[in-house]
Amino acid sequence: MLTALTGTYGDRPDAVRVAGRTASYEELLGAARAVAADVAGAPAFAVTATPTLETVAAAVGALLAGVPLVPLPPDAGPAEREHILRDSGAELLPVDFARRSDRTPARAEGAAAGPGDPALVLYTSGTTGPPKGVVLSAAAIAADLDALAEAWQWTAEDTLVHGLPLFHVHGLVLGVLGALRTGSRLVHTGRPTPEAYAEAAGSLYFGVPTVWSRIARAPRAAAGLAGARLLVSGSAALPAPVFRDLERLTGLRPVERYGMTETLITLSGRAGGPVHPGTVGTPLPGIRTRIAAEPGAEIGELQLTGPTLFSGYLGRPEATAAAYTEDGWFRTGDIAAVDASDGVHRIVGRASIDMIKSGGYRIGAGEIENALLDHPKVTEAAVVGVPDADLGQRIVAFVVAEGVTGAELTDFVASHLSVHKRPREVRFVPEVPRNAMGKPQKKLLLTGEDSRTEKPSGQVGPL
Ligand code: MLC
Ligand code: AMP
Repeated sequence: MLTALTGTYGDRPDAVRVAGRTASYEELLGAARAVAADVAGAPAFAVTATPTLETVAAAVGALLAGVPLVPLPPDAGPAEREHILRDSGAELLPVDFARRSDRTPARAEGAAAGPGDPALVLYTSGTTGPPKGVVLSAAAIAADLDALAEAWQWTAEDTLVHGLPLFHVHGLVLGVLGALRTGSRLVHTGRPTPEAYAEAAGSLYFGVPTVWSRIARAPRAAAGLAGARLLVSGSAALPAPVFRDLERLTGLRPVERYGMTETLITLSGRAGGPVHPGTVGTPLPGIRTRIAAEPGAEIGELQLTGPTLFSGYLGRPEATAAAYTEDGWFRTGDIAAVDASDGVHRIVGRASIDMIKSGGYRIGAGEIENALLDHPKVTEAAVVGVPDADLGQRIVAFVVAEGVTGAELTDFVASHLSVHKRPREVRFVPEVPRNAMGKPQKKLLLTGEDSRTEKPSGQVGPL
């Protein structure tokens, strides 16, 4: 990455554009060195991960100093911020892009990161409890980005465009570190609107399905993407009608790839290769997959091994161990099938109803339920994801409560956790149906509603 920053393209004035501000690699390196000097020797540091040059400088500074970065969602409320800062032990660092240093600090050089050392700690939801810190090493990130560069023929000739949040794998690892490692120009649009994507005139575009479906509904903007080389979708299933609309409007067949915070991107279609709607391609170099299916069944849990996997959940050895099978394969919790003829994978659904994907964000039902139960008027809460044409799934909260409105509860979650974790709908019920063990029977709450998510090729999920 440093070679790309300071080598051939060091003085490209618009190497990195974020929400309208541009910087050359040399300017970025100067700001990153100043960050590295500030954090050298710390166990970790956090930044409020707004879509800005400051966040990009923080990510590069973390790598220079060998100190892991904890990117905080900028819309996180006090409960979520406190949890992340307390759990990670990271101190919040203000970053000023105008502050530059012309050399990597000696202390940071002395402590230079080994490739296996942690580079990022990304907080992500499980089915229950607060988010866990996923520790990612520089080596895992490098292995993933090199595999993706090969799969997508991604080079310094590209201009990558996206407008994704900079506190998750998609926007930060692929969308920032990927651009820097390949040396491609980066345009972060600030917000991922169809118009901003069209204006950026890139060669390579990243989006979550919600972004692609909004572009497919904006034909004029979509036509502006026709000059691109490759459109890539990920973080949730791309509906087949959106795939077809994009192909009709841009002349390009979008490539879908699959990944998780814990594994980085592991499966993808290839640039120039066959692309079928509803499929996520084949394993990237170095990745092995298997389907843990019942005898005679073709679908089952997708399990993985490879060099891109995380180092563990921060401070949670038991949760880390539970994420693996006895023979050392990572359990994704996703249900998949593999085409025996060409090895192409399809993601069919999620094993757990409590893991929701809304707008490409992974949201654990338990975390939202706990937040709702913190409200003094709420006595019971059960949260589910229901199919949504725009968001893939939308969060619906079933609550037992008196003397409070749905809007008040939505605001309560938005302000305590993150805005993007707020329920889009609150339904008041007299009770939450439970089984003999007291476990909520969420499927009963959805009776009368099609609780299945339409998947690209007609399968259903979550199972
Ligand atoms: C509404 N708003 C409220 C509110 N109700 N604010 C506070 N309280 C309330 N009650 C306001 C917000 O402030 C914001 O205002 C506006 O509503 C929009 O909110 P939103 O929820 O952010 O918008 P939405 O349209 O739903 O977002 C769609 C989206 C977003 C696609 C832009 O979902 C998104 O960025 N998704 C990307 C997720 C992602 O990157 N996932 C990758 C995970 S990694 P204002 O003023 O700000 O407009 C991964 C691995 C892999 O999965 O494989 O990639
Ligand atoms: P996260 O940890 O936020 O990265 O979310 C990971 C989850 O996103 C995976 O376990 C899948 O459920 C989902 N996901 C990512 N990419 C895809 C895809 N292309 N198709 C379907 N689901 C996906």
